[in-house]
Amino acid sequence: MNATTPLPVPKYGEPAALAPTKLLTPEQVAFYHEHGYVSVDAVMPPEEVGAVRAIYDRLFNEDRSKTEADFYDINGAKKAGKKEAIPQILQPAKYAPALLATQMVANLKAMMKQLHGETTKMVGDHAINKPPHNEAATPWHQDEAYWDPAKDYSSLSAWVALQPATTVNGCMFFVPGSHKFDIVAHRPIGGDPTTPGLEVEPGAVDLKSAVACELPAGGATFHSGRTLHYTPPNKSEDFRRAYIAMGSAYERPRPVPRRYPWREQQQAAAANHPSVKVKS
Ligand SMILES: O=C(O)CCC(=O)C(=O)O
Repeated sequence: MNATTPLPVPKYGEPAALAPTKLLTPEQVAFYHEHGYVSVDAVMPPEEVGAVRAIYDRLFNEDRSKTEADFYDINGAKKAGKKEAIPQILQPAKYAPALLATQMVANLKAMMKQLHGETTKMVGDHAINKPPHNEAATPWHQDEAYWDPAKDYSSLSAWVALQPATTVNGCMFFVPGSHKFDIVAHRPIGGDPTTPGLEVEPGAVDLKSAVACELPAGGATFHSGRTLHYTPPNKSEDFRRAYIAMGSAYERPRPVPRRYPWREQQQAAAANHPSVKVKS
């Protein structure tokens, strides 16, 4: 296989290699269903955090050229020589299969089943590594706004902090109860359709009730595909590393398909400018 041959998509949905060592409490499961998110102090053994972090740093640094096909700046179109404000690698397990053999992933798979039912499978992963003083928030959005508007989803994400996550370096914020909202109006970040990221249309929702979820290293938040969330810029001296696992209990055609103008704008921009990539 040469460097340009696309790597196969990992078998995310296979049963975990290890038995879970941590599960959610009934109170945590109930909190998730009531509020659309939940915070968990530890989803992996403390000694695994360093090992996962070493894999993660390798993907963003030494292996940067290998991950190019799945490397994005959420905050803007990719341009040669331009430093990314919000660097993201889609499907990092493609480049580092060892991630899927971790106790972290075994625990996340079990916890996702607790939250969305026994049919829930891991369906993907991504990594967002905010550089020190990156000046860029990941703006408010619902993950489902990125997906096919012709489908209904029962989906969730687990966002794992690989160092303490704080309001200073960019922890997750959620709007409690927003998982019960429909998809609100979004637009490409800054109204620029060459940007792969989305943001809620300014003024479309009241964000006053938002809560910050600070985490220790190895902790995680879980949120549903509709829960409104955001992370502030990283104002610290270190990278803010997040590994994100996605899970799905089902996706199925909607009786009446919707349209997302923001997706159509990004797809049109990608068709006109081959260097523009649309996040999926
Ligand atoms: O880590 C971030 O900055 C944003 C994460 C996010 O939007 C997500 O996990 O869905």
